Amino acid sequence: MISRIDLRGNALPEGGALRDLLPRAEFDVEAALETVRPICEDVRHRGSAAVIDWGAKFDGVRIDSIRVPAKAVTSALEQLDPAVRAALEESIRRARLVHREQRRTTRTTQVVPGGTVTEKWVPVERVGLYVPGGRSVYPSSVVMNVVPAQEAGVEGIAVSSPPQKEFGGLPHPTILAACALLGVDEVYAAGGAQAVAMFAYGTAECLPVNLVTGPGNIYVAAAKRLLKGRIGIDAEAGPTEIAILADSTADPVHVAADLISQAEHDPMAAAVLVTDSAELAAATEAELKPQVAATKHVTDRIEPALAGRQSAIVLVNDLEDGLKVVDAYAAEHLEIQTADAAAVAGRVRNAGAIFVGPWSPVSLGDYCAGSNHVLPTGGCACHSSGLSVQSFLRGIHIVDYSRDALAEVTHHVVTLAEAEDLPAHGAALKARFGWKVPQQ
Ligand code: HSO
Ligand code: ZN
Repeated sequence: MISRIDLRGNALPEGGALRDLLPRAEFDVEAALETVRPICEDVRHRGSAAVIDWGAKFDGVRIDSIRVPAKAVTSALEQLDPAVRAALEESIRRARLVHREQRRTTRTTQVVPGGTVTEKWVPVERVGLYVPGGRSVYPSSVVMNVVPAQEAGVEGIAVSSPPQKEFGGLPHPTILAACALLGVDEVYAAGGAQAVAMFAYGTAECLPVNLVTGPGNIYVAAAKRLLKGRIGIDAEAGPTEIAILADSTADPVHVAADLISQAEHDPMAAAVLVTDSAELAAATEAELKPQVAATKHVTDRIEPALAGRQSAIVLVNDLEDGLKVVDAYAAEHLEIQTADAAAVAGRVRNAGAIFVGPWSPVSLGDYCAGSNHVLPTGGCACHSSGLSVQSFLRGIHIVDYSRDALAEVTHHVVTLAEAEDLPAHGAALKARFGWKVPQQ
């Protein structure tokens, strides 16, 4: 059901060569660009009417208006199962605790007497948060997008999620209820590339936004790539991934359950176990069979995800090699199930989020740890982080020098400007001092 990659014996190759030995899902965003280009162009020219037409085609339901009435948002909350409401409230409370700490404070550095640089953090004015529909209806993702935006101080927050046929063309009611719980009342029934284009270009109903965040399918990722620049984006989210670095102390029942938990998302989801213990590898394989058989999305998602070339059990010589492997892989989610897991976790460089020890499974982080679950996939964790308050802020430098402070440094600026053959740069300073370089 899951393949093996045996890296024992020889020394591991370095860097890129090691990464090439490791499994990864194909996620060819480039190929989807041609599909989304006409959709985005159509939305640009025809606005909401185009969003409605593409929704009718892809989501199978024709709606009258893309804006969800405020009444529908509040009544979704009124009808929400109280247990789901309580769980969402706890998820929101914990996420707020963590994200509030991420707020940035304005800092002023006195570079020289009379010369300061202040960095002020300004929230993006208006953001569009995309929440998928279809196979994945995740109210938890509403929480993970909205909370950091709110804690950053963003004033304009719009949420979009595909219209659902069975709910009369509204987004899924639990998504609407999550919006209501978070105090977001600007919600659109739009999905896929047309939703990203609606946010980027604006329509009669929806003002354009500055930044679009949130996960989605390959068409959402392609539209983000196409429209990046006009809008800011968080990341092009690919299929979800779990890597587990485990030794002989790990419990194969937990390891198998956690691999299956993320395989449940998507037939393209990746589940990778990296271990120096052949016994754990065998016990996990044995454990996968009954656990998979006992769960729900077996043939449509879990079996293809585990059997796919993106998933594997990777055998390594020792934990040192295991660390090299997980760093090369740069998983979206990395669990450390080893003796002294905290110390091992402290040595990991590349991961979207790290889950330490037997009592911190990825599913906890998906819902209620307080951490964010919108994380870099596809190896992007080697250069990017997950969604945070920082994603919604811009740091602006404010430069404030006095006459004396400028005079003191002018000769250096003039020298560097001449070294770059840009004499007018130096002249801009000299003009302030009678076209001369002030004396030191
Ligand atoms: N594991 C997914 C997030 C999610 N899980 C939502 C359950 N619902 C990507 O981090
Ligand atoms: Zn998940």
